[in-house]
Amino acid sequence: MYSGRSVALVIPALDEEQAIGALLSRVDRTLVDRIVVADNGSKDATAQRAAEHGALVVREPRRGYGSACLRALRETQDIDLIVFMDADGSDDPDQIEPLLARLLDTGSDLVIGSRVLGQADRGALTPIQRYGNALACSLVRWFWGVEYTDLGPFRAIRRETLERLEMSDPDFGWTIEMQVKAAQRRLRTCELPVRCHVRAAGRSKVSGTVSGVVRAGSRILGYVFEARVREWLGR
Ligand SMILES: Nc1nc2c(ncn2[C@@H]2O[C@H](COP(=O)(O)OP(=O)(O)OP(=O)(O)O)[C@@H](O)[C@H]2O)c(=O)[nH]1
Ligand SMILES: [Mg+2]
Repeated sequence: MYSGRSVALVIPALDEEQAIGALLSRVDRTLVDRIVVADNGSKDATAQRAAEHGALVVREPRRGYGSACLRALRETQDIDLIVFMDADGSDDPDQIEPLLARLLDTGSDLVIGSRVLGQADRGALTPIQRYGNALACSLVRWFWGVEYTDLGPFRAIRRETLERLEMSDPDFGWTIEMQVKAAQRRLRTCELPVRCHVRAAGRSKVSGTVSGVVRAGSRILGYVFEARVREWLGR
């Protein structure tokens, strides 16, 4: 509970058995009422580790980051405030409370944890990741006039807002979709500087692999241009 509101933590996870236990043990359970870990096809003991640490584990057969988030959200229908966080230990559970405080204190609909404004450990953000984020954020500013500095996964949102956004991207377009839709609908958004660590253990699926970078990059930029074209076409 935070300020009389229920809180859920949503964590998409793929093959993160080495990181997820330590991460979950650092989550303040007086603050977070429900932890939902969405596992889509881990070949290791991610699900077991998460369950041992008190998470509700759901499985989603459709691959992809967004599919996992969508599946997890089905378990949060009764929750007021939702925080998204990665499973690899790169986000800091101590900052869940500051994210929620920023959301409520500013009366915002959505708060993005910005790794660019905050402190990223050496090597935690690759140059291509920084460049890609900056490019996507510039396009959003140019097309919709809203200032974001990052597309970081660590963020907090209100239930009503999430419902209005009708999220659908099944993959790495998930974070940009949320930000673009918030910008298009003129919602109140803000950022909070967050720390970002090098993943605690395990293998990278996105920024550390060529295929991950190409897939995420094309998905993100593709989403921005498609959203703009749809606006021009009036659909
Ligand atoms: N459920 C699910 N989770 C995924 C999928 N791909 C990645 N993830 C999770 O999404 C988060 C981000 O993936 P990472 O591999 O850490 O990507 P990254 O942060 O760009 O790369 P690192 O530098 O290795 O941290 C992690 O918690 C992954 O376990 C997927 O297809 N399904
Ligand atoms: Mg990571």
